[in-house]
Amino acid sequence: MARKPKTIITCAVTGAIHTPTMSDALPYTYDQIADQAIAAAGAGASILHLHARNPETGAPSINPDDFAPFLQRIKQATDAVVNISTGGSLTATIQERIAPAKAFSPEMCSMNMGSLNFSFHGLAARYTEWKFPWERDYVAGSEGNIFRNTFKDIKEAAETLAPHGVKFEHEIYDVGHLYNLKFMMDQGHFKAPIFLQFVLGILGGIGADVENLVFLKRTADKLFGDQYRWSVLAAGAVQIPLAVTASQMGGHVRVGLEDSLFISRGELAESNAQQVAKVRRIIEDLGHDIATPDEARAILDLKG
Ligand code: KMH
Ligand code: ZN
Repeated sequence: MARKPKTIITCAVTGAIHTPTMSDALPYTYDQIADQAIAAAGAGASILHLHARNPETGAPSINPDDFAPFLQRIKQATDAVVNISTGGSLTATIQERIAPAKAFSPEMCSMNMGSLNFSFHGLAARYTEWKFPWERDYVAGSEGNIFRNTFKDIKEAAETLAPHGVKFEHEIYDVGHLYNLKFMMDQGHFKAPIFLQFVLGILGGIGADVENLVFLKRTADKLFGDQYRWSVLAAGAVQIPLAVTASQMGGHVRVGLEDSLFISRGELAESNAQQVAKVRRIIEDLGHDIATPDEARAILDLKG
């Protein structure tokens, strides 16, 4: 039987939601982030979506100085596509958020396509003791956070990063974000082919189920025709089931401890690489080959 189109696995290594108390596997020192990213690439991730952390406390950081040490190691050890987050803080300005992408000019960076209540405060109730003092207020405080991505913010980020030739991972947390993107493409702020990351299951965004995924995909078909590529990340327990579903619908997938700390129901993942290996094994069993970094570059039309 003919093999199906290749599937790109992105691994989102640490993010800005989970905290050290929640899992010993969550990387936050420079070496932990580098080691886990390199292992994830070895397991089959061709794109590494990267946030930084304060190496002493594990708190999310958008300081370019906290990216440099692990970026250097990752670039030395792998050929994976580096994708730097521009959404690593719910309180910083857009200029502060894009500073790491400006500093390192990666092949890819995230671009969050609308404002939303963005909350993970529900996680706070699960823990009574915290490893670091900042964690409780950070998690509980997200109940009051708006993740601000106004049209002006998005335009400013797009204009500032355009000279870098970076490909955006457009984060789509709800169906309206597709219309935001279409509007901004029509205004000339983004060029086809675009890469959509459907984000399902963030409180404040669209819920994580197959019907919603089909709705997002149909809406993207209607708005962008064949001018887009797409991937799915689902937060929490449905991370791998929805990723596999996406792969069967012709999409790409994102896993990693940024999006879920688990490897199966109730069982914490040992590492990012373990999640990559699991999703890879299932997708390959179902007849898809995994894209190498250079194949991902070709599929997504990256600057290379
Ligand atoms: N944390 C994810 C839900 C970003 O880094 O810009 C979305 C994300 C955003 O990865
Ligand atoms: Zn991220």
